[in-house]
Amino acid sequence: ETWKYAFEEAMEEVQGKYAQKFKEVIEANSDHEIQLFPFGTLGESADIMEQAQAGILQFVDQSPGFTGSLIPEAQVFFVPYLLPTDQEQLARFYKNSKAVNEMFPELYAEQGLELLTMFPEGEVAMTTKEPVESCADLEGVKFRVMTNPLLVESYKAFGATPTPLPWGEVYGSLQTNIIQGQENPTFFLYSTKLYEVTDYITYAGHNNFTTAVMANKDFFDGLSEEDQQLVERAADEAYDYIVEYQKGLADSELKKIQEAKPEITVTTLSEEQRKCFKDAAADVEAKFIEMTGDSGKEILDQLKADLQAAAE
Ligand code: 6CS
Repeated sequence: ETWKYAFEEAMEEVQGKYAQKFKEVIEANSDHEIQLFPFGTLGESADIMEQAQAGILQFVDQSPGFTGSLIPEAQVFFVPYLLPTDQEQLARFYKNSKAVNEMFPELYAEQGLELLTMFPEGEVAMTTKEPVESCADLEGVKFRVMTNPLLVESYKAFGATPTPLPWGEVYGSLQTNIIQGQENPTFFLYSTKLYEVTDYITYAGHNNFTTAVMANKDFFDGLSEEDQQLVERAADEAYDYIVEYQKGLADSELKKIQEAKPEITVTTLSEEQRKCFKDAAADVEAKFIEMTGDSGKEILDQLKADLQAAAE
């Protein structure tokens, strides 16, 4: 049988590397084949999600940045400064978290999805056309965010004018000045050449990019127990692989950006400069609870406990 798996990035980007490892494990241990569909081959992120829910695709990688519009609780990943930037702590967190591995699967199941894994893709940096040294510098800046309401609230609280857009429109909108800023992990700034259309890269430590891999639930439920176990094993092995693959990646890709564009300005904000971003976090957290009620609060509390456990 051939299984179709679509993701939001190119073949040689992080989601693509994960997908290739997943395919390798499945194909080495069964007669099944996996056909991979990188970004652009089947549409935008929202399109591949619809196809996975409809069962046209068996697997999909969609980050909570987009799933947040479907599953409001998934927006929890956009409460600023909730996630640490330490990649080892993050790796332990996603692997062992009760919120990620027990609570979220129930919410995804309600949308016809079997959540297989969530994994980190690195600290996000803001890239802009003008320097950002405090929230005040974001005033009047049309800042592109992924399409979920909490991320809009977050950039509003930072003082910017948030503009939700699908990924395919970001480069062109920066080029034509429809937007003047966006955020993404370092490897992606290099691979998609976003540095060509922005001049400042700013690290405020406010978030880590999270993504999620899932199967169509009816498809998964219909598999033999052996195949279900193989799918879970492939997801686990690909998880360990992608954590290892990303060690040192942000540093090496930042160097490549600086080589390609020596005039780019890279700034890591000081504690003092971060203050207004950190102050905004409490408001965004309150908005999250407003949007999601008890269910969101439960997930947020569990997630905090899981992060604490992963810190030790
Ligand atoms: O900003 C985005 O929309 C994209 N960023 C990453 C790192 N992966 C996929 C997503 O579509």
